[in-house]
Amino acid sequence: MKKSQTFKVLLCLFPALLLTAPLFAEDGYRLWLRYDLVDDPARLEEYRSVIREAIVLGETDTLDAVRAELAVALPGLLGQSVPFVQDVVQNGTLLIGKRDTLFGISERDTLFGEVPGIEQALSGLGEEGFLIRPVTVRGTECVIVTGNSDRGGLYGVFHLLRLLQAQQPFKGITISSRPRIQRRVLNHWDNLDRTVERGYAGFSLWDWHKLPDYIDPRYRDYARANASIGINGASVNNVNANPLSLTREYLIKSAALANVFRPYGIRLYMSIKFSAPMTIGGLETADPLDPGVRHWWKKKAEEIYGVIPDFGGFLVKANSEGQPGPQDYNRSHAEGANMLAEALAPHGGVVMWRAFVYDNNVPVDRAKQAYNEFTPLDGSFLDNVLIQVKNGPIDFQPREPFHPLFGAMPQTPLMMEFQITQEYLGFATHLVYLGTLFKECLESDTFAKGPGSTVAGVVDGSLENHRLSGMAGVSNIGTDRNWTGHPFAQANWFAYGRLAWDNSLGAEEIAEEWLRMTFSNDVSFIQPVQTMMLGSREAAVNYMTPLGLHHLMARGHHYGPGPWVSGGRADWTSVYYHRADEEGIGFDRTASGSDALEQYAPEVRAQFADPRTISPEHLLWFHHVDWDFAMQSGRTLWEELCYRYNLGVKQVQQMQKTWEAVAGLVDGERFQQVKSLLRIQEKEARWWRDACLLYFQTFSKREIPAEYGPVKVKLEDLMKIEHPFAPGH
Ligand code: BDP
Repeated sequence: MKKSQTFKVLLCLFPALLLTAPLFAEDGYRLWLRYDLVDDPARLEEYRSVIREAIVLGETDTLDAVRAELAVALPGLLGQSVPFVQDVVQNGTLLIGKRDTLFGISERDTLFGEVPGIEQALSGLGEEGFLIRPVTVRGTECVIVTGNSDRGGLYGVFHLLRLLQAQQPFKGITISSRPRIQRRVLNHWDNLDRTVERGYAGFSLWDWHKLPDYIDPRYRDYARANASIGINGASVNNVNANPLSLTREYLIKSAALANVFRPYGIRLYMSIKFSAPMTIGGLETADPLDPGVRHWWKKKAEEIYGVIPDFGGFLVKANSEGQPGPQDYNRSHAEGANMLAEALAPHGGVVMWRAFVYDNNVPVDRAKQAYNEFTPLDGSFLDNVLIQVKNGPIDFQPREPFHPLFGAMPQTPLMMEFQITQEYLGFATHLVYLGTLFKECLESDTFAKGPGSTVAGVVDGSLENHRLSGMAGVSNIGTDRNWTGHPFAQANWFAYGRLAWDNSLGAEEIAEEWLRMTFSNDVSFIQPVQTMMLGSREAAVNYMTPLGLHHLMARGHHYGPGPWVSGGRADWTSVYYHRADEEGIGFDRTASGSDALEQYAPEVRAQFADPRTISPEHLLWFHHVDWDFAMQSGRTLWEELCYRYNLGVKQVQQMQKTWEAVAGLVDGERFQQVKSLLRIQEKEARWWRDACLLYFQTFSKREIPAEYGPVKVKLEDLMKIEHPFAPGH
C-alpha cells in the first residue's frame, strides 16, 4: 500500500471507532454487518491477540473494498484500532491478498516467499474460493486470507468477519471454501418507475431517474451485503420486462450500477423483452430465425458489453403469462434461447431462460405443462444457456413438491429459482423463515440416477457434470430502512445467499449465524428465537395451505385468503386447485386424474401414489380424498384440516410468546417492530383459518370440532373483503 493510502485508511479508522453500537439506531439498516464490540471477554482477548495489524496487498478496486470493510469492521468488533501496515513486524498480522501477490508462487516478486502446502490448498478453490490459515512469516505468527483471485480474498474476509461476529473460535483455525454454484443471482422484479412487482419493502432501490449521475450510497451497501453472503449477480429489472431497459439511455444507467457492484464481485444481468427488436429496434418481427433479428441482438450485445464489460447475461420470461416469445413465430424455446445465447457467447454472457410456462388454452394440468414443453428440448440448447426452474411445479406456494423438471433434463444445466420475497407467504408482515423451505426442496431426491440424486446435485451441476450452474432468488429488497420490511425477512435474503454458496449448510446453522450477527450472541436469545424461526414456515403452511392444498390466495394481489376465487382464467382460480366438492377435496394427479405423477421417477411416484402412505404434507396435492378419509393421525380428513388450520394459529401465538419472553435480550426498536408484526400475523392467521374452514365447510357439511371454539366471523363477510391497494401488485 502506498504511504498516502495508509494514512487515509488510518484516518478513517477514527470515525469508525466512534460509530460503534450505541450511536446507531437499531433500525435494521446494518443488516447482519453490524460489527459491534465482541461482548465475550475471552473471545475478545483471543481475537485481539491474532489480529493486531493488517496488510492488504494489491491495488485493485476489490482490495480497496476489502480495506474499507476491515477499516470499519475490525475497530468495531475489537474495540481498538487495527492499523494497515506494509510489512510483517509482529505476531498478529492479518495478510490479505491474491495468492500470487502474497506468496512466491508466480514469477513475480513477492513479500513473503513460499509457504509450504499453500499451492495444494489453493488448487481446488477455483476463482472464488478462499483459504484462511495461520502461517509463520519470518518467525512471526500471521493469518492469511487468500484465494486465486481478489474475490477469493473478499469472500475470505467476509467469512472471517462472520466468525468474529458470531464469536466463533478463530485462533489456529484453517478454513477453505469454494462456492458449489457458479451464478448466484438475485432477481429483482423492479420496474423502471420504481414499483416492485411482488415487492413489500417499499420501492425499488434503483433510482433510474437520477442514474447515472447520482449514485445512492445504498447501492454500495447493497453490494457489500450481497458479497458478504457470496451473491455474485443481480438481475436488476422485472422479468415482465420493459424494453426500454435495453436502450442506450438505460444501458448507461445500468452501467453506473455495474460499476458499483464490480468491486464486490457482482455482475449485472438484465431481463429482456423478447419483442425488443420491434418495440425499440423498429424491426417488423422478433422471429428468432430472422437474420435481421439475429443481427439486432448481436449488435445489442456488443453495445451492452461496450459499456458493461463484465455483463452477466439475459434473464428471459418468454411465452409465459402474456409475455412475447419465440412461439409467437412457431419457434421453440430452444430456438429463442439459442439466438440470444449466440449473441452473448463471444462476450462470455449466459442466457437464463425461465421454464415458468403454462397456457390456459392447453387443456392439461398446469403442474405438467413446463415439463411437457421443455423435456423434448433437452440437448438442443447452446452451452451458455441455463434453464431457470421454479422450485415447485406451480408457483412458489407455501409447500410444493419439487419441480419434476429437476432430474428430467440431464443434458441441460437447470438453475433453481426460489422466491425470497413472500408473495404467497404473508408478504413482509409475516415472520416466515424460508431456510427450511429452500432446504426441503434442495434435499428432495429425484432418483434421476438412482438414490441420492438430489435436487441440490442437479442444480449445482454435480449430478451430470455440467460446466455451468446457477441459482436465482427473487429479491425481497426495497427502499425500506431495514431493506426487507420485516426484520426477519433479512434472514431469507441471507439464507438464500448462504445456500447458493454452499447447499450443504443446514437451515438451523444458517438461522443461528444470522441471529448471532443480526441480533445477539446470547444463547438465551438465540435458542428460543432459532426454534421459532425453524417452525415458522410450517406454521404458515398450516394456517394457509395445509395437507398439500395450494393456490388459495385472493385474486390479483394475492394478499390474504380466497379459496372461493373462481371465474375468469381457470388456472388463476382457487377452485381449479382445491377441487372441493361434496365428496371431498384435493387435486387428483394420479393416473385416474391428471397423472402429473408420471413426470417423476418411479421411486418418487411410489412415495406419492397412495393416499394412505403419502406424507400428509403432500396428500391433497396429489389426491382427491373423501371428507371422512382416515388419516394416519386417526382423524378424518375434515378433522385433520380443522386441526391443522387451528394448529397454525396456535403456532403463531406461540411465536408471540417466544418473542415476548426475549424482550430484555434485544433492542427496544426491533423488539417493538417484530412484536407489532407478529400481532398482524396472528390476526391474519385467524383470517386464513376462518376463511378456509368456513368455505370448505360449505362442501364438507361437517361441524368444526367444538374444541377449537366457535368461529366468530361469517363467511359472507370474509368474502366481501377487498384490498384494492395491497402492495406489490
Ligand atoms: C407469479 C407472480 C407474477 C410473476 C410470475 C413470474 O404472481 O407477478 O410475474 O410469478 O414468476 O408468482 O413470472
